[in-house]
Amino acid sequence: GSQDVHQEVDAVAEDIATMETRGAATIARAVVDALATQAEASDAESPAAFVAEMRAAAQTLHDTRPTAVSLPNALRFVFRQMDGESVEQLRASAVAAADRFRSQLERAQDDLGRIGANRLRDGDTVMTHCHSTDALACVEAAVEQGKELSAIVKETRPRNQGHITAAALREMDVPVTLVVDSAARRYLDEADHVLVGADSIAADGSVINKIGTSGLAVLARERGVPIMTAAQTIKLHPATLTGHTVEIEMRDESEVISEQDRSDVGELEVLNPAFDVTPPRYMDAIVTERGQFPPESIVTLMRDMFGEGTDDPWET
Ligand code: RUB
Repeated sequence: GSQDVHQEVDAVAEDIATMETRGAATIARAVVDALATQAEASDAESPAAFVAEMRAAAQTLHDTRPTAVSLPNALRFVFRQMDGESVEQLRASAVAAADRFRSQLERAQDDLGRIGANRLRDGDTVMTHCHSTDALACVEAAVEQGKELSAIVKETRPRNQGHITAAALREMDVPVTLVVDSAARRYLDEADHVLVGADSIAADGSVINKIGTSGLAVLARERGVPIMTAAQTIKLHPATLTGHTVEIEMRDESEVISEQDRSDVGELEVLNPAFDVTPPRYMDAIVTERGQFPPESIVTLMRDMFGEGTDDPWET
């Protein structure tokens, strides 16, 4: 019944907020799955009640984390295709939209991987930051083409997503060297590429990704190492076309310092931004499923995709 569905949506939202479910593409898939569950299990008695429930679910999912635009883009995808005169029609169209979303996400990642792989040559070493399934898709496609790659993986404090990347690369038989974040410059000379993902891409070509990406990009430029972002078009942030900025999530200080250590140190402020902004001039390429773009020209793709603007269907 409705109560169980409600709890399931809440559980998905909680997993996103606590980062049990994380990464921009994975979050997008999870919210679409939750909307489909909501649609399937709803016992709403009128179309209006059904839509109201879907909106409430979307609002709960939306309010989990603010930076990855793939989340609201995924919600919009489902709402745009939800249509019908009856609860049954609405339900069927929402479930079908969720199915389409899942297959498009998968196809986009495969297509993007093949494009990104073209930038990687046999014998290359890539340096990674955080854990991005879009970035890993490029490595996987290159490996499938028979190229031998190795990786220098930054651990990515405070949450150590580098460990997830290391495990995924080992799964592909790619040799991995794990380094602390502050060792990036020391080992950049051994890297042929820096390869990162994105939570959002702004209209000016700025890349919003895990905190530390912008510093890494500046270092890569200083060492002359090319840096690319792998980001499917669901990461394009429509509101930046009209001058809005991307909100950077601030997370709890407990991720940075234990309560004990904090009280030992004495009075201090702890700041824990989860993401930062890499200006377009420090990024060599944005690789999407629609091709590779210099960051400055991503705006043409965005106008093409969001020319008619976007709405926030969950806002009532
Ligand atoms: C994850 C992160 C990833 C992007 C892209 O941050 O910054 O680089 O989300 O990932 P967090 P993907 O761990 O805080 O969610 O390519 O899988 O969408």
